Amino acid sequence: MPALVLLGAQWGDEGKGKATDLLGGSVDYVVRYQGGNNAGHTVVVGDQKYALHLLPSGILSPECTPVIGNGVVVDPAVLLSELSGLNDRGVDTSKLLISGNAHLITPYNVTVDKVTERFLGKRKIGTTGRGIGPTYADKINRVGIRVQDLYDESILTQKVEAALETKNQLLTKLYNRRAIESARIVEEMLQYAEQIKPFVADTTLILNKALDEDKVVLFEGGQGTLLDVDHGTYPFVTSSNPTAGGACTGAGVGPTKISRVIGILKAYTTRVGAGPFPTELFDEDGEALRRIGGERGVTTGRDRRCGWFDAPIARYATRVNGLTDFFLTKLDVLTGWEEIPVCVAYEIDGKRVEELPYSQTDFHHAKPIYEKLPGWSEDITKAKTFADLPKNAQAYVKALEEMSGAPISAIGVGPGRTETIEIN
Ligand code: 2SA
Ligand code: GDP
Ligand code: MG
Repeated sequence: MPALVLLGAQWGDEGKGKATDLLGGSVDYVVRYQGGNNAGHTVVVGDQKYALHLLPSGILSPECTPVIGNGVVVDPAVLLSELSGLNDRGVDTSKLLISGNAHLITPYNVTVDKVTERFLGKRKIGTTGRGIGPTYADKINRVGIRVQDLYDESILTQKVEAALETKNQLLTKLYNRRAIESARIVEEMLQYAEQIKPFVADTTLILNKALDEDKVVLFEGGQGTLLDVDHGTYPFVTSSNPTAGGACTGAGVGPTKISRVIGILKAYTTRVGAGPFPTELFDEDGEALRRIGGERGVTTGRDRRCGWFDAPIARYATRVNGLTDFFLTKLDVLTGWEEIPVCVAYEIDGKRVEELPYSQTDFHHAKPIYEKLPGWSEDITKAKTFADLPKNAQAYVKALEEMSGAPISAIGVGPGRTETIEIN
Protein backbone atom coordinates (compact mmCIF):
# COMPACT_ATOMS: atom_id res chain seq x y z
CA MET A 1 0.00 0.00 0.00
CA PRO A 2 2.24 2.85 -1.19
CA ALA A 3 0.02 5.93 -0.92
CA LEU A 4 -3.46 6.42 0.44
CA VAL A 5 -5.80 9.37 0.70
CA LEU A 6 -8.13 10.05 3.61
CA LEU A 7 -10.76 12.69 2.98
CA GLY A 8 -14.15 14.01 4.07
CA ALA A 9 -17.11 12.51 2.21
CA GLN A 10 -19.61 15.20 3.26
CA TRP A 11 -19.19 18.88 4.31
CA GLY A 12 -16.20 18.36 6.60
CA ASP A 13 -15.88 17.54 10.31
CA GLU A 14 -16.56 13.86 9.70
CA GLY A 15 -13.74 12.92 12.10
CA LYS A 16 -10.76 12.95 9.72
CA GLY A 17 -8.36 14.00 12.47
CA LYS A 18 -9.17 10.95 14.57
CA ALA A 19 -8.96 8.61 11.57
CA THR A 20 -5.60 10.02 10.45
CA ASP A 21 -4.23 9.76 13.96
CA LEU A 22 -5.43 6.17 14.12
CA LEU A 23 -3.50 5.28 10.96
CA GLY A 24 -0.55 7.50 11.94
CA GLY A 25 1.24 4.69 13.74
CA SER A 26 1.41 2.58 10.57
CA VAL A 27 2.40 5.22 8.02
CA ASP A 28 5.71 7.00 7.40
CA TYR A 29 4.40 10.37 6.15
CA VAL A 30 1.15 12.26 6.74
CA VAL A 31 0.65 15.02 4.18
CA ARG A 32 -1.81 17.93 4.10
CA TYR A 33 -2.46 18.77 0.43
CA GLN A 34 -4.99 21.66 0.46
CA GLY A 35 -6.67 24.21 2.68
CA GLY A 36 -4.98 25.89 5.59
CA ASN A 37 -5.86 26.86 9.13
CA ASN A 38 -9.56 26.89 8.23
CA ALA A 39 -9.46 23.17 9.08
CA GLY A 40 -10.18 22.02 12.60
CA HIS A 41 -9.15 18.45 13.28
CA THR A 42 -9.74 17.06 16.75
CA VAL A 43 -7.60 14.22 18.05
CA VAL A 44 -8.19 12.66 21.45
CA VAL A 45 -5.24 10.71 22.86
CA GLY A 46 -5.98 9.27 26.30
CA ASP A 47 -7.21 12.20 28.37
CA GLN A 48 -5.53 14.73 26.09
CA LYS A 49 -7.50 16.59 23.40
CA TYR A 50 -5.67 18.32 20.55
CA ALA A 51 -7.26 20.74 18.06
CA LEU A 52 -5.09 20.99 14.96
CA HIS A 53 -5.76 23.63 12.32
CA LEU A 54 -2.84 23.76 9.93
CA LEU A 55 -0.57 20.91 10.99
CA PRO A 56 -1.22 17.38 9.73
CA SER A 57 -2.79 15.08 12.35
CA GLY A 58 0.21 12.76 11.95
CA ILE A 59 2.25 15.23 14.01
CA LEU A 60 1.04 13.38 17.10
CA SER A 61 2.60 10.08 15.99
CA PRO A 62 6.33 10.21 16.80
CA GLU A 63 7.36 7.72 14.11
CA CYS A 64 5.65 9.64 11.34
CA THR A 65 6.92 12.64 9.32
CA PRO A 66 4.26 15.37 8.94
CA VAL A 67 4.30 17.30 5.65
CA ILE A 68 2.61 20.52 4.53
CA GLY A 69 2.37 20.15 0.76
CA ASN A 70 2.55 22.77 -1.97
CA GLY A 71 -1.26 22.91 -2.26
CA VAL A 72 -1.69 24.19 1.31
CA VAL A 73 -1.94 27.88 2.20
CA VAL A 74 0.19 28.68 5.24
CA ASP A 75 -0.36 31.49 7.71
CA PRO A 76 3.14 31.79 9.20
CA ALA A 77 1.96 33.33 12.48
CA VAL A 78 -0.55 30.50 12.98
CA LEU A 79 2.05 27.90 12.04
CA LEU A 80 4.49 29.13 14.67
CA SER A 81 1.88 29.45 17.38
CA GLU A 82 0.47 25.98 16.67
CA LEU A 83 3.98 24.52 16.81
CA SER A 84 4.83 26.23 20.07
CA GLY A 85 1.47 25.18 21.57
CA LEU A 86 2.31 21.53 20.78
CA ASN A 87 5.90 21.90 22.02
CA ASP A 88 4.58 23.25 25.32
CA ARG A 89 2.56 20.02 25.64
CA GLY A 90 5.63 17.89 25.00
CA VAL A 91 4.95 17.03 21.33
CA ASP A 92 8.09 16.79 19.18
CA THR A 93 7.44 18.78 16.00
CA SER A 94 11.02 18.79 14.67
CA LYS A 95 10.28 16.37 11.80
CA LEU A 96 7.80 18.73 10.11
CA LEU A 97 8.44 19.48 6.42
CA ILE A 98 6.91 22.43 4.57
CA SER A 99 6.90 22.80 0.80
CA GLY A 100 8.79 25.87 -0.42
CA ASN A 101 6.05 26.17 -3.07
CA ALA A 102 3.19 26.49 -0.58
CA HIS A 103 1.56 29.92 -0.64
CA LEU A 104 1.56 32.21 2.38
CA ILE A 105 -1.56 33.72 3.90
CA THR A 106 -0.61 37.36 4.51
CA PRO A 107 -2.41 39.79 6.84
CA TYR A 108 -3.98 41.52 3.82
CA ASN A 109 -5.53 38.22 2.66
CA VAL A 110 -7.17 37.87 6.08
CA THR A 111 -8.42 41.46 5.90
CA VAL A 112 -9.86 40.96 2.40
CA ASP A 113 -11.63 37.74 3.52
CA LYS A 114 -13.28 39.48 6.47
CA VAL A 115 -14.30 42.70 4.70
CA THR A 116 -15.63 40.79 1.68
CA GLU A 117 -17.87 38.69 3.92
CA ARG A 118 -19.10 41.82 5.67
CA PHE A 119 -19.75 43.49 2.31
CA LEU A 120 -21.69 40.46 1.02
CA GLY A 121 -24.08 40.71 3.99
CA LYS A 122 -26.89 38.17 3.53
CA ARG A 123 -25.11 36.65 0.53
CA LYS A 124 -21.99 35.79 2.55
CA ILE A 125 -20.36 32.35 2.26
CA GLY A 126 -19.80 32.01 6.01
CA THR A 127 -16.04 31.58 5.65
CA THR A 128 -13.79 30.94 8.60
CA GLY A 129 -12.26 34.40 8.07
CA ARG A 130 -8.76 32.97 7.89
CA GLY A 131 -7.87 34.48 4.50
CA ILE A 132 -8.16 31.18 2.62
CA GLY A 133 -10.15 32.32 -0.44
CA PRO A 134 -8.17 35.53 -1.09
CA THR A 135 -4.85 33.63 -0.78
CA TYR A 136 -5.91 31.03 -3.35
CA ALA A 137 -7.23 33.89 -5.52
CA ASP A 138 -3.76 35.49 -5.41
CA LYS A 139 -2.20 32.14 -6.31
CA ILE A 140 -4.42 31.77 -9.38
CA ASN A 141 -3.93 35.45 -10.28
CA ARG A 142 -0.16 34.86 -10.07
CA VAL A 143 0.35 37.51 -7.40
CA GLY A 144 0.73 35.08 -4.50
CA ILE A 145 3.63 35.00 -2.04
CA ARG A 146 5.26 31.60 -1.56
CA VAL A 147 7.20 30.20 1.38
CA GLN A 148 10.42 30.32 -0.69
CA ASP A 149 9.95 34.09 -1.25
CA LEU A 150 10.73 34.64 2.44
CA TYR A 151 14.38 33.96 1.62
CA ASP A 152 14.83 36.64 -1.03
CA GLU A 153 13.99 40.05 0.43
CA SER A 154 14.04 41.88 -2.88
CA ILE A 155 11.68 39.40 -4.56
CA LEU A 156 9.43 39.40 -1.48
CA THR A 157 9.22 43.21 -1.55
CA GLN A 158 8.40 43.29 -5.28
CA LYS A 159 5.74 40.62 -4.90
CA VAL A 160 4.07 42.21 -1.89
CA GLU A 161 4.02 45.57 -3.68
CA ALA A 162 2.44 43.97 -6.76
CA ALA A 163 -0.16 42.11 -4.69
CA LEU A 164 -1.12 45.24 -2.76
CA GLU A 165 -1.60 47.42 -5.84
CA THR A 166 -5.07 46.09 -6.66
CA LYS A 167 -5.91 45.18 -3.07
CA ASN A 168 -5.41 48.74 -1.87
CA GLN A 169 -7.67 50.00 -4.68
CA LEU A 170 -10.33 47.58 -3.49
CA LEU A 171 -9.90 48.40 0.19
CA THR A 172 -9.85 52.17 -0.18
CA LYS A 173 -12.33 52.69 -3.04
CA LEU A 174 -14.90 49.95 -2.43
CA TYR A 175 -14.62 49.02 1.22
CA ASN A 176 -13.72 52.46 2.56
CA ARG A 177 -10.71 51.12 4.49
CA ARG A 178 -7.19 52.43 4.90
CA ALA A 179 -4.51 51.27 2.43
CA ILE A 180 -2.07 48.63 3.68
CA GLU A 181 1.63 49.56 3.58
CA SER A 182 3.78 47.00 1.80
CA ALA A 183 6.85 47.74 3.97
CA ARG A 184 4.94 46.75 7.10
CA ILE A 185 3.91 43.43 5.53
CA VAL A 186 7.43 42.66 4.32
CA GLU A 187 8.83 43.41 7.77
CA GLU A 188 6.31 41.10 9.45
CA MET A 189 6.90 38.26 6.97
CA LEU A 190 10.68 38.52 7.37
CA GLN A 191 10.29 38.08 11.13
CA TYR A 192 8.94 34.57 10.51
CA ALA A 193 11.49 33.56 7.89
CA GLU A 194 14.29 32.27 10.11
CA GLN A 195 11.97 30.34 12.44
CA ILE A 196 10.34 28.55 9.51
CA LYS A 197 13.54 27.87 7.58
CA PRO A 198 14.49 24.54 9.23
CA PHE A 199 11.23 23.00 8.01
CA VAL A 200 11.30 24.19 4.40
CA ALA A 201 12.06 21.44 1.90
CA ASP A 202 11.50 20.06 -1.59
CA THR A 203 8.61 17.95 -0.34
CA THR A 204 7.65 16.59 -3.78
CA LEU A 205 11.12 15.12 -4.20
CA ILE A 206 11.13 13.71 -0.66
CA LEU A 207 7.68 12.13 -1.01
CA ASN A 208 8.40 10.56 -4.39
CA LYS A 209 11.70 9.15 -3.14
CA ALA A 210 9.91 7.76 -0.10
CA LEU A 211 7.32 6.09 -2.35
CA ASP A 212 10.13 4.60 -4.47
CA GLU A 213 11.48 3.09 -1.25
CA ASP A 214 8.06 1.57 -0.47
CA LYS A 215 7.39 3.92 2.41
CA VAL A 216 3.71 4.51 3.23
CA VAL A 217 2.36 8.02 2.59
CA LEU A 218 -1.04 9.16 3.84
CA PHE A 219 -2.66 12.25 2.33
CA GLU A 220 -4.98 13.93 4.81
CA GLY A 221 -7.77 16.05 3.36
CA GLY A 222 -9.20 19.11 5.08
CA GLN A 223 -12.90 20.16 4.79
CA GLY A 224 -14.88 17.72 2.59
CA THR A 225 -16.08 16.64 -0.86
CA LEU A 226 -19.07 19.00 -0.95
CA LEU A 227 -16.83 21.94 -0.02
CA ASP A 228 -14.59 21.28 -3.04
CA VAL A 229 -14.33 24.33 -5.33
CA ASP A 230 -15.00 22.13 -8.41
CA HIS A 231 -17.21 19.35 -7.09
CA GLY A 232 -18.93 20.99 -4.12
CA THR A 233 -21.97 23.21 -3.67
CA TYR A 234 -20.37 26.19 -5.42
CA PRO A 235 -20.20 29.07 -4.46
CA PHE A 236 -20.75 27.80 -0.91
CA VAL A 237 -17.43 25.98 -0.86
CA THR A 238 -13.86 26.46 0.21
CA SER A 239 -11.32 27.59 -2.40
CA SER A 240 -9.34 24.37 -2.85
CA ASN A 241 -9.77 20.72 -3.88
CA PRO A 242 -10.29 18.41 -0.89
CA THR A 243 -11.34 15.64 -3.34
CA ALA A 244 -8.88 12.85 -4.10
CA GLY A 245 -7.36 14.47 -7.19
CA GLY A 246 -6.28 17.39 -4.99
CA ALA A 247 -3.79 15.08 -3.28
CA CYS A 248 -1.88 14.71 -6.55
CA THR A 249 -1.69 18.41 -7.43
CA GLY A 250 -1.35 19.50 -3.81
CA ALA A 251 1.63 17.26 -3.10
CA GLY A 252 3.21 16.57 -6.49
CA VAL A 253 2.57 12.83 -6.51
CA GLY A 254 1.10 11.01 -9.52
CA PRO A 255 -2.27 9.23 -9.38
CA THR A 256 -0.61 5.89 -10.24
CA LYS A 257 0.96 5.94 -6.76
CA ILE A 258 -2.37 6.01 -4.91
CA SER A 259 -3.91 2.65 -4.15
CA ARG A 260 -6.53 3.45 -1.52
CA VAL A 261 -8.93 6.38 -1.03
CA ILE A 262 -10.82 6.36 2.26
CA GLY A 263 -13.92 8.51 2.65
CA ILE A 264 -14.69 9.58 6.19
CA LEU A 265 -18.45 9.50 6.56
CA LYS A 266 -20.45 10.70 9.55
CA ALA A 267 -23.47 8.55 10.48
CA TYR A 268 -25.55 11.74 10.07
CA THR A 269 -24.76 15.05 8.32
CA THR A 270 -23.40 18.42 9.44
CA ARG A 271 -22.38 21.62 7.73
CA VAL A 272 -20.80 24.92 8.89
CA GLY A 273 -21.37 28.13 6.94
CA ALA A 274 -24.01 28.98 4.34
CA GLY A 275 -25.36 26.91 1.44
CA PRO A 276 -27.91 24.21 0.61
CA PHE A 277 -28.35 21.23 2.94
CA PRO A 278 -31.42 19.08 2.07
CA THR A 279 -31.59 16.98 5.26
CA GLU A 280 -31.00 19.90 7.65
CA LEU A 281 -33.15 19.72 10.79
CA PHE A 282 -34.60 22.77 12.51
CA ASP A 283 -36.31 20.84 15.31
CA GLU A 284 -35.32 19.11 18.54
CA ASP A 285 -33.73 16.21 16.64
CA GLY A 286 -31.28 18.68 15.06
CA GLU A 287 -30.64 20.22 18.47
CA ALA A 288 -30.07 16.75 19.98
CA LEU A 289 -27.57 15.76 17.25
CA ARG A 290 -25.71 19.04 17.87
CA ARG A 291 -25.67 18.52 21.63
CA ILE A 292 -24.83 14.81 21.72
CA GLY A 293 -22.37 15.03 18.81
CA GLY A 294 -20.68 18.16 20.19
CA GLU A 295 -21.21 19.77 16.79
CA ARG A 296 -19.39 23.06 17.18
CA GLY A 297 -16.69 24.48 14.84
CA VAL A 298 -13.19 23.62 16.04
CA THR A 299 -11.74 26.76 14.45
CA THR A 300 -14.48 29.36 14.80
CA GLY A 301 -16.69 27.92 17.56
CA ARG A 302 -19.77 28.27 15.34
CA ASP A 303 -22.68 25.85 15.89
CA ARG A 304 -22.77 23.29 13.09
CA ARG A 305 -26.00 22.78 11.18
CA CYS A 306 -27.19 19.18 11.70
CA GLY A 307 -29.36 16.75 9.74
CA TRP A 308 -29.98 13.09 8.90
CA PHE A 309 -27.71 10.91 6.77
CA ASP A 310 -27.90 11.68 3.05
CA ALA A 311 -27.19 8.67 0.81
CA PRO A 312 -27.01 10.53 -2.54
CA ILE A 313 -24.18 12.62 -1.02
CA ALA A 314 -22.29 9.48 0.05
CA ARG A 315 -22.75 7.94 -3.44
CA TYR A 316 -21.52 11.17 -5.01
CA ALA A 317 -18.42 11.13 -2.78
CA THR A 318 -17.74 7.53 -3.83
CA ARG A 319 -17.95 8.57 -7.46
CA VAL A 320 -15.92 11.79 -7.59
CA ASN A 321 -13.17 10.47 -5.31
CA GLY A 322 -13.03 6.86 -6.53
CA LEU A 323 -13.41 5.77 -2.91
CA THR A 324 -12.18 2.29 -2.04
CA ASP A 325 -13.80 2.26 1.42
CA PHE A 326 -15.45 4.34 4.11
CA PHE A 327 -14.78 4.92 7.78
CA LEU A 328 -18.19 5.50 9.34
CA THR A 329 -17.91 7.85 12.33
CA LYS A 330 -20.01 8.93 15.30
CA LEU A 331 -22.41 5.99 15.19
CA ASP A 332 -22.64 6.30 19.01
CA VAL A 333 -24.29 9.72 18.63
CA LEU A 334 -27.39 8.05 17.12
CA THR A 335 -27.99 5.83 20.16
CA GLY A 336 -31.41 6.47 21.71
CA TRP A 337 -33.56 7.26 18.69
CA GLU A 338 -36.49 4.91 18.20
CA GLU A 339 -36.32 5.34 14.45
CA ILE A 340 -33.59 6.97 12.37
CA PRO A 341 -34.59 8.60 9.08
CA VAL A 342 -32.11 8.24 6.21
CA CYS A 343 -32.40 10.23 2.98
CA VAL A 344 -32.38 7.71 0.11
CA ALA A 345 -33.24 10.06 -2.78
CA TYR A 346 -34.59 13.58 -3.42
CA GLU A 347 -37.81 14.96 -4.72
CA ILE A 348 -37.08 17.80 -7.11
CA ASP A 349 -39.99 19.60 -8.80
CA GLY A 350 -42.25 16.62 -8.18
CA LYS A 351 -39.81 14.01 -9.55
CA ARG A 352 -37.80 11.37 -7.67
CA VAL A 353 -34.06 11.90 -8.22
CA GLU A 354 -31.57 9.24 -7.08
CA GLU A 355 -28.30 11.12 -7.54
CA LEU A 356 -26.96 14.50 -6.45
CA PRO A 357 -28.12 16.94 -9.16
CA TYR A 358 -25.35 18.87 -10.93
CA SER A 359 -27.57 21.96 -11.07
CA GLN A 360 -27.32 24.05 -7.92
CA THR A 361 -30.84 25.38 -8.52
CA ASP A 362 -32.13 21.79 -8.41
CA PHE A 363 -30.06 21.05 -5.31
CA HIS A 364 -31.53 24.10 -3.57
CA HIS A 365 -35.01 22.72 -4.35
CA ALA A 366 -34.21 19.11 -3.38
CA LYS A 367 -36.50 17.67 -0.71
CA PRO A 368 -35.23 14.55 1.03
CA ILE A 369 -37.15 11.28 0.60
CA TYR A 370 -36.67 9.40 3.85
CA GLU A 371 -36.66 5.76 4.82
CA LYS A 372 -36.94 5.13 8.54
CA LEU A 373 -34.58 2.55 10.02
CA PRO A 374 -35.15 1.07 13.48
CA GLY A 375 -32.92 2.58 16.20
CA TRP A 376 -31.20 1.09 19.27
CA SER A 377 -30.86 2.18 22.89
CA GLU A 378 -27.87 0.12 24.11
CA ASP A 379 -24.58 1.92 24.84
CA ILE A 380 -22.26 1.04 21.94
CA THR A 381 -19.16 2.96 23.02
CA LYS A 382 -17.47 -0.17 24.38
CA ALA A 383 -18.10 -2.27 21.25
CA LYS A 384 -14.86 -3.71 19.87
CA THR A 385 -16.22 -5.85 17.03
CA PHE A 386 -19.11 -5.56 14.60
CA ALA A 387 -20.81 -8.46 16.39
CA ASP A 388 -20.77 -6.43 19.66
CA LEU A 389 -23.16 -3.90 18.11
CA PRO A 390 -26.91 -4.29 18.69
CA LYS A 391 -28.71 -5.89 15.73
CA ASN A 392 -30.38 -2.61 14.71
CA ALA A 393 -27.06 -0.75 14.76
CA GLN A 394 -25.57 -3.50 12.57
CA ALA A 395 -28.51 -3.17 10.18
CA TYR A 396 -28.09 0.64 10.09
CA VAL A 397 -24.41 0.28 9.13
CA LYS A 398 -25.22 -2.37 6.50
CA ALA A 399 -27.99 -0.20 5.01
CA LEU A 400 -25.66 2.81 4.78
CA GLU A 401 -22.97 0.68 3.17
CA GLU A 402 -25.39 -0.60 0.56
CA MET A 403 -26.60 2.91 -0.28
CA SER A 404 -23.17 4.54 -0.32
CA GLY A 405 -21.43 2.42 -2.94
CA ALA A 406 -18.26 1.38 -1.08
CA PRO A 407 -17.55 -0.98 1.82
CA ILE A 408 -17.31 0.34 5.39
CA SER A 409 -13.97 -0.76 6.85
CA ALA A 410 -14.11 0.95 10.26
CA ILE A 411 -16.79 2.33 12.58
CA GLY A 412 -16.30 5.09 15.16
CA VAL A 413 -18.16 4.58 18.43
CA GLY A 414 -16.54 7.40 20.42
CA PRO A 415 -13.96 10.18 20.06
CA GLY A 416 -11.02 8.27 21.61
CA ARG A 417 -8.28 6.52 19.62
CA THR A 418 -9.45 3.11 20.80
CA GLU A 419 -13.16 3.70 20.29
CA THR A 420 -13.13 2.22 16.82
CA ILE A 421 -14.36 -1.05 15.35
CA GLU A 422 -12.19 -2.31 12.52
CA ILE A 423 -13.82 -4.56 9.93
CA ASN A 424 -11.63 -6.80 7.80
P1 2SA B 1 -13.17 29.15 4.00
O1 2SA B 1 -12.78 29.79 5.29
O2 2SA B 1 -12.98 30.05 2.82
O3 2SA B 1 -12.55 27.81 3.78
O4 2SA B 1 -14.77 28.91 4.11
C1 2SA B 1 -15.52 28.49 2.97
C2 2SA B 1 -16.54 27.43 3.36
O5 2SA B 1 -15.86 26.26 3.82
C3 2SA B 1 -16.34 25.90 5.10
N1 2SA B 1 -15.27 25.35 5.94
C4 2SA B 1 -15.45 24.37 6.83
N2 2SA B 1 -16.52 23.56 7.05
C5 2SA B 1 -16.39 22.66 8.06
N3 2SA B 1 -15.30 22.58 8.90
C6 2SA B 1 -14.23 23.39 8.67
N4 2SA B 1 -13.28 23.52 9.61
C7 2SA B 1 -13.64 24.02 10.95
C8 2SA B 1 -14.03 22.87 11.88
C9 2SA B 1 -14.75 25.06 10.79
C10 2SA B 1 -15.08 25.97 11.97
O6 2SA B 1 -13.37 21.85 11.85
O7 2SA B 1 -15.01 22.98 12.63
O8 2SA B 1 -14.47 25.95 13.03
O9 2SA B 1 -16.01 26.80 11.77
C11 2SA B 1 -14.25 24.28 7.57
N5 2SA B 1 -13.35 25.15 7.05
C12 2SA B 1 -13.99 25.79 6.04
C13 2SA B 1 -16.83 27.22 5.72
O10 2SA B 1 -17.73 27.02 6.79
C14 2SA B 1 -17.47 27.87 4.49
O11 2SA B 1 -18.75 27.32 4.30
P1 GDP C 1 -12.46 16.68 11.15
O1 GDP C 1 -12.45 18.12 10.76
O2 GDP C 1 -13.04 15.79 10.11
O3 GDP C 1 -11.13 16.19 11.66
O4 GDP C 1 -13.48 16.55 12.37
P2 GDP C 1 -13.60 17.52 13.66
O5 GDP C 1 -12.49 17.26 14.59
O6 GDP C 1 -13.84 18.92 13.21
O7 GDP C 1 -14.98 17.03 14.25
C1 GDP C 1 -15.21 15.68 14.59
C2 GDP C 1 -15.55 15.59 16.08
O8 GDP C 1 -16.08 14.32 16.34
C3 GDP C 1 -14.35 15.73 17.01
O9 GDP C 1 -14.79 16.37 18.18
C4 GDP C 1 -13.92 14.30 17.27
O10 GDP C 1 -13.26 14.14 18.53
C5 GDP C 1 -15.28 13.62 17.30
N1 GDP C 1 -15.30 12.22 16.86
C6 GDP C 1 -14.60 11.60 15.87
N2 GDP C 1 -15.01 10.32 15.71
C7 GDP C 1 -16.00 10.13 16.63
C8 GDP C 1 -16.86 9.02 16.95
O11 GDP C 1 -16.81 7.95 16.35
N3 GDP C 1 -17.76 9.24 17.98
C9 GDP C 1 -17.87 10.41 18.65
N4 GDP C 1 -18.78 10.53 19.61
N5 GDP C 1 -17.09 11.47 18.36
C10 GDP C 1 -16.17 11.32 17.37
MG1 MG D 1 -13.13 19.90 11.40
